[in-house]
Amino acid sequence: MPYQDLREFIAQIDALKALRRIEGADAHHEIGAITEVAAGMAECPALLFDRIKGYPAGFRILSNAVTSPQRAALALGIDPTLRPLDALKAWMEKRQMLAPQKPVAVASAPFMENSMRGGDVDVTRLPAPVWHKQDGGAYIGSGSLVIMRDPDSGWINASIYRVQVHGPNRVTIQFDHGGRHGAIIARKYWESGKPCPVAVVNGEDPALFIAGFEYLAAGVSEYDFAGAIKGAPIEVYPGPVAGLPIPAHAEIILEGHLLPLSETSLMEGPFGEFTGYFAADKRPCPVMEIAAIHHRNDPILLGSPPMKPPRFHFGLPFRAAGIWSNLEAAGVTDVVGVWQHVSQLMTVVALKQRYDGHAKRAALIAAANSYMGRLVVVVDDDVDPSNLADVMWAVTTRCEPSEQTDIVRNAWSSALDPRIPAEAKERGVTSHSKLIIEAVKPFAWIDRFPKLSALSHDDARAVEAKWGAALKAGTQS
Ligand SMILES: Cc1cc2nc3c(=O)[nH]c(=O)nc-3n(C[C@H](O)[C@H](O)[C@H](O)COP(=O)(O)O)c2cc1C
Ligand SMILES: [Mn+2]
Repeated sequence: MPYQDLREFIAQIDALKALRRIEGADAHHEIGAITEVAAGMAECPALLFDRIKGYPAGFRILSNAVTSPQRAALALGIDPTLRPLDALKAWMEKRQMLAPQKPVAVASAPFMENSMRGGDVDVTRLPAPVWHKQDGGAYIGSGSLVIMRDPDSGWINASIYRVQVHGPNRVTIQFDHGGRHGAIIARKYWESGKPCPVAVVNGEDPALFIAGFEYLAAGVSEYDFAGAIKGAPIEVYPGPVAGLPIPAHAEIILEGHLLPLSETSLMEGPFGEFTGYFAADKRPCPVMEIAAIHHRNDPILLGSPPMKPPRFHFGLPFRAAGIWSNLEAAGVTDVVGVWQHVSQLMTVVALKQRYDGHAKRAALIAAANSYMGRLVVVVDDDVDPSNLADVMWAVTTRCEPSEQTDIVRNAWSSALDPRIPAEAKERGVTSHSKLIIEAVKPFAWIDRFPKLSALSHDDARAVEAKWGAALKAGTQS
């Protein structure tokens, strides 16, 4: 920070030696496969693909942009050398204090360097990956923003919804459910008999990417939130087709209209999901008719395909920061950490127990806010919630299952849940049950619980500080 655009962010991650440049890969499966293998590596490097097979040199795709804790912190303007849990805490605190920054209009935009209009529009001239082998098609939007204006209030919504390519001037935009802000806004236009003006913004900077993923209230613009993250307003330029404000430094813009779903639809998907499955089938989706495409010279697409856990779009579990805030807002004291494992599907709360029932109180709030997560674990403050081995040690040594587990039924999941049977989904079921594990010392005899044999975290860090160099390979003569 501050980075102005995706290019400056790429330069920053390159300086951290976290970027790999890859030439000659095929957008058909191969870029996705390389992205998945890299995401499974310990350092999880960011990848910049160039000379993509069949496309001009310079048309690039960036993947795994913010998939490490270090790069996720960097994108948020948080010290990238912090330990992941400390970085998440810093983000949770920063997020609570963010001052929204309204975007500012500028007189020119690099994305106007190249334009295709009317009959010249051909989105297939840009490389759009088929990320997973069984995907139903190529996706130009996997980490792209969809921009719409609320017809009543003028509020600009800018969130991430996937965008599949169907032809030179046709893409679909997929809303997971009717409560998505984009779905609500589109319906307002359609109900008054009009197509909905829309822009797809590709190659946005990572603050916009993160803002597009956040749950913000209706009426709140993701642009204001991204400006708050950066501490400087997002510069916008009006798209010539519909006048929607577009981040001026974004890379590739599609402008057009989303046609009423009752009149026009195309079968969308399937698309490999973040759970690691194809749980939702092909389904009819609204179609965007593209009136113009603009792009910077040598444009960069920001791609973020869902992958099998633990690989995830973000190297820090941002939704856990939201739960942490919710716990504090609800008056639950002494929370020392919240983390999510398995790509958000498991939530862990660490706290210093002050009274009997404290752990369950936290667990129920965390469970209520764990989207699609079947497993909620509460641990004591001497357990690192971001360390799965530490958490499982607590589960296996502090939890008596007959006394310290509960199941909450009919709780928040979605149609993407691979374990909801197809017949139930057909009946409209999108809920599941959640297992709560209190992996904490029972409060009634907490002082008599066996003492720990391991070093405390503080003692271990002191040893690392004093003896760490001697313990590293290659330091002995
Ligand atoms: C990489 C990525 C892809 C996503 N794809 C979709 C999608 O295709 N459809 C969808 O409804 N939500 C998708 N989401 C989730 C939404 O972006 C997210 O829930 C957002 O808060 C919704 O914003 P809204 O409240 O303005 O509708 C995706 C998120 C990420 C990070
Ligand atoms: Mn929104």
